[in-house]
Amino acid sequence: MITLNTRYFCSTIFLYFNPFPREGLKRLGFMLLLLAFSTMFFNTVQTPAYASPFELACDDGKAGYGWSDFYPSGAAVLFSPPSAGWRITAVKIHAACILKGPASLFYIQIWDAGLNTKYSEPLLFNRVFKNATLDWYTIRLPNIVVTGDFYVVIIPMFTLDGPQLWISVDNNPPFSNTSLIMNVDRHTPLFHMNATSGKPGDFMIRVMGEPAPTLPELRLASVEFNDEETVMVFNYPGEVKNAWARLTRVNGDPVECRVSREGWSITVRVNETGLLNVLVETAGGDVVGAGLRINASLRTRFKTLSTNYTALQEFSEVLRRMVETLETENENLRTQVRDANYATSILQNQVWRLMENNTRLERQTAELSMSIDRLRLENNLLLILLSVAVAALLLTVTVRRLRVGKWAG
Ligand SMILES: [Ca+2]
Repeated sequence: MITLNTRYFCSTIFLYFNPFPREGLKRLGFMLLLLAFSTMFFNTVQTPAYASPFELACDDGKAGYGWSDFYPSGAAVLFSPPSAGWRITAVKIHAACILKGPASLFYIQIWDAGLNTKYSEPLLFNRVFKNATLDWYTIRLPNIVVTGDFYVVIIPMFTLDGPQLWISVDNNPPFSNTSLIMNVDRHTPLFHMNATSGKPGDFMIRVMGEPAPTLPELRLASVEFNDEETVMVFNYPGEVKNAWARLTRVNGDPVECRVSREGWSITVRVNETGLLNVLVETAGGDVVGAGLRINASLRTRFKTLSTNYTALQEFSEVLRRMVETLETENENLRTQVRDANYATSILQNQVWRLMENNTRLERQTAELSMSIDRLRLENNLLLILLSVAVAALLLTVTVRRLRVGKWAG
């Protein structure tokens, strides 16, 4: 912060007191002009300008001094509109501009509370300002509709040999604490001109406008890169009458971009880096904008991602082939299992049949066993009968012999 503050003060001092260190008469002339302006800034008694119901102001209308700086410094004022939706119809700047050198541009931008660009317009100095005349200048804007707090940012694009825009600063208390010097390239505050800062003040920048219904946001839907260009698709969920886009190069030069529309989609093609501002005009004539920084690191990141993606794609291909192999193996195994199941089923049938046979054989064995027992019984009976018969026979024979002996005796 110390560096930034030093830079701010140095640049201010430089711009006021030492603009042309190497040029003789020109320097003297310019110094006199600057002194004249300083006098004007400090001595001119002005009637305070009061805000109309449709004018938002943070200054009290009395200019203390003029501020300017090289790109990428810009004068920013934060506005809190009285309604959520606000239609900006014009911006008023209290300033003096020294018109000299070739025609060149300064920028007027609208940022949202998150420091995102919603609108950016390059303007020719000589179309807006009268030469070396300190006054209020009104710049009409195409009905930009914003939601919530917003910043108006004026980028003076100071050069030593071109037009020089000096924006008035009200440096008398009370302070609104809403003015900042921004790095408009990085979208970061360089210096807060708060009451507690070493150099408090309110930039004399005002907004003309009126309450408006809040409109849908214009949103980035996709970004694609190829070798030639960056292709971005924005979506606006509403009827679009017109759409356009502009890129501000890193050096501050504006470039118109190619835009095509299809339904809610707005496609923008850019082949450079810088700050892109895309705008749509709604059916009701309001303008909604979106900003996007296209930088080299984004492209580098894309290339890294693209390389990673290619590597992943290759890996994915290897995995896919592995899955295919596994699937084939799985199918083979399934076939094998099916065959094995079939074989098992056959074997099981055979086992069932064998078990049935076995049961039948067991039954037959039991029957045979019973037959054997019966036969054994019968056999025993027969043996007994035979024994009895033999005994009877022997008895008969013996009896007969005994009778024969008696007779013979
Ligand atoms: Ca004041």
